[in-house]
Amino acid sequence: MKRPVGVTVIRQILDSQHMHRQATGDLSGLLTELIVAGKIISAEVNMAGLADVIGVSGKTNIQGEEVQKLDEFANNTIKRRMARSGYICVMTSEEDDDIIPVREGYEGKYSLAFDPMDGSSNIDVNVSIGTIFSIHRRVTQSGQGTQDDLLQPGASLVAAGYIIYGSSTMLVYSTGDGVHGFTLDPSVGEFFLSHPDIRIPEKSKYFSVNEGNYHYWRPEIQKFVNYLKEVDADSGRPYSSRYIGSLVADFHRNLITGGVFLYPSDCRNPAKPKGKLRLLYEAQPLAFLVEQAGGRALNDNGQRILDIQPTQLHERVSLIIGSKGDVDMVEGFLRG
Ligand code: AHM
Ligand code: MG
Repeated sequence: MKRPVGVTVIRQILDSQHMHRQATGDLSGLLTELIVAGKIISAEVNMAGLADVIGVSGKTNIQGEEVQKLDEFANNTIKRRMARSGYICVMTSEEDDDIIPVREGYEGKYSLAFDPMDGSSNIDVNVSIGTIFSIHRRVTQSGQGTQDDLLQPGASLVAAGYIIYGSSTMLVYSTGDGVHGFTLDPSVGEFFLSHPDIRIPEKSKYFSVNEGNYHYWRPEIQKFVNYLKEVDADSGRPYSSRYIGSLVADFHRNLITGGVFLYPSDCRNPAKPKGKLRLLYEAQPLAFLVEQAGGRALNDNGQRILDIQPTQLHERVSLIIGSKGDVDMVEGFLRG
């Protein structure tokens, strides 16, 4: 159903719930809880620069509570809200080494992986940051969830999305029927549909990569980036370079304007040959979104991200993601 701009996110979630006859409302409830967490984090992000100004930096804030780092705050907010939501059975977060159990008696039928504050090295310099999440149906039968509920390929995701804290706060998510973007109106505390049914442009003129790592990439990736910088008006080259260093922000820009983002594997550190980004709560959810929007996502062996079977919670993966035409081109270089 094509919905008009201005519809609230809750309306949209309930409408899609009603379109699925067998839906129990649990996924709607889960997304609603995550959205509340996102609004709380958004309010805190907006205050971040004021901590010093209002004289409460250090140990306590104006309510006498301990001031937390923003990434800790985001992590704790999501964990606390979700642990007794009743919708999930287990969680994993970039900030926690082990799986995060839910409160006993509140075990639900989904599992949740999240990066509470992606791009957190940018917090102090006022660059856009974000929360990324992905949701699977549990595979264990009942009770507390286990790692098995989290270590599932992206192809079986039920929903995924992110909240970007930028010049405005936006929620972008998919439950498998396209990608929809909502902008927070802070005056009423509500997300309104601003970007219905987002489609990533098929071909772009932008690439996003940390070129400082050029000498550590595999040769196929070096050749691809060299190719994009050559002058050839007929094929729209050279491409322009756009790199923020905040995955959510780089991805969001490319989703709207078209573009290809690369975080290739890096031969510098043999212990981390797969690149920097994490499979479960960075690559998988964004790959799910990009495919829903008509784009593609691969690792730098040419494997579809959504087909990778994770074996560890904090597994890393190389990532090539964006406009279909551009990712097709990278694939051509990977195949020689
Ligand atoms: P983080 O989750 O600790 O913030 O790290 C992930 C971030 C991504 O947001 C971004 O794409 C990448 O690290 C940037 O890495 P680099 O500084 O190596 O370019
Ligand atoms: Mg991250």
